[in-house]
Amino acid sequence: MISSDSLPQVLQNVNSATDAADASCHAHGDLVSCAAMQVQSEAVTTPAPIVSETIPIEKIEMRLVRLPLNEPFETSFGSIDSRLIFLVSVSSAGMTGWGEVVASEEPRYSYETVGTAQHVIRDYLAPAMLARPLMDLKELAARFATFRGHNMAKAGLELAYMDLLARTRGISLSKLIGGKRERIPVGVSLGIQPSLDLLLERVERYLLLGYQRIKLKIKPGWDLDVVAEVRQRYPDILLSVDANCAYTITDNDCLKALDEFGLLMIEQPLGNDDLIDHAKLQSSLTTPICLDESITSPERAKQALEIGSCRIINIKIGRVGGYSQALAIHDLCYDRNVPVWCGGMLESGIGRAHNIALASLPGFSLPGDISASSRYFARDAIVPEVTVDADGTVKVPQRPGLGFEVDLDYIDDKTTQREEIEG
Ligand code: OSB
Ligand code: MG
Repeated sequence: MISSDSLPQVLQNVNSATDAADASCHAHGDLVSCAAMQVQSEAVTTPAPIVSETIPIEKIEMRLVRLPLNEPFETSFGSIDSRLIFLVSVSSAGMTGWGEVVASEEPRYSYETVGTAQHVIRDYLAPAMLARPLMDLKELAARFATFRGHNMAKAGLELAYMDLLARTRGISLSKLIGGKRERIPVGVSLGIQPSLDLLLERVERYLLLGYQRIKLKIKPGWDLDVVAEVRQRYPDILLSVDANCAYTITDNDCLKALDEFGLLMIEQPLGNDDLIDHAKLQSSLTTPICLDESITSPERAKQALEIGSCRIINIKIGRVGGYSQALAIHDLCYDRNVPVWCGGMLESGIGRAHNIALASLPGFSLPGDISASSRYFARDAIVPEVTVDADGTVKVPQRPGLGFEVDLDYIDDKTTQREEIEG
């Protein structure tokens, strides 16, 4: 069994890491203006960069690209063997910014689908974005806020806008949002496998590659025995589980039994929009609950923390509606010393590059679901592909924008649908 003090140690590290982070910047509680301040203060020592205040977006492009997965990915809501990648790009003055809409083909993880996101972008969000030049992220978020829901659609455009903004200013996305880390710790999320032996082989593989945390997908019937076996073989690793809403509060005994395994966290055991049963469950567990699906906005995050639904939050830019909301959730968790980490949606390298930038913020103290390109695809949509170093970290690129080249030849080759929207 894992030693009982290893979890608090991890969380202590979390707290000291966050304490040590840049307090002056953080005091503003707004990482967007914080990043802007950083740009301004640099202008004192270097010649003032010529930065136009507003960006007129001239064109928005949506495209679908099907990428086969190296191996099927199974969760409590089903199995997929390829990913229909939804890319969006926005152009202004000869520059292009790239984003990714992380919605799935079917409404299982959330109600959004590739189809709903195409509709909402085409008919509502793109016209709002193209209507007149944009001052900043806040203004874009305010325009989008007049439409309810559809966070992944909104996020795709916010990502593309922020990449464009960073490229226009000649700085990295990480720098634009006030990122501090040069390297980010990463883990891997392992789907439900056809057999325990196959799972153990994968755990071994990713530990040898250096991944700092193993997350096991669980569901009723693929839970206690599986976790017991992995924990017995690897008593000291950071181990977590993710149920993707597969349990109800009546499964309390089974979930309580997980306490025995010294898990770093139990991710989203109960309903996708539940906070109350999670709070009841959390009060009976020693293992921290981490919420994923339930946290769809900064307001929901605040409510969850106030009523004790979780002790850790997984931030996915798509699920929460873009950088504007992800930064706000980061901020409020940072203020309360609540650890956050960056979740993944089996993105292409374009979405992953944004995740890397986000995870460079000081509050992202736990390893993210940001694995190497080769963990997902034979060939990724960016060059170079994302790699994980032997110490289980990914380097945060410092080049302008995403910091990776978009592999347009490959993307063009794999594009199944393309649509342009002009202002
Ligand atoms: O719940 O975190 C999840 C993938 C698709 C949808 C939901 C989830 C996941 C993962 C994979 O766990 C994370 C990754 O991109 O590696
Ligand atoms: Mg999850």
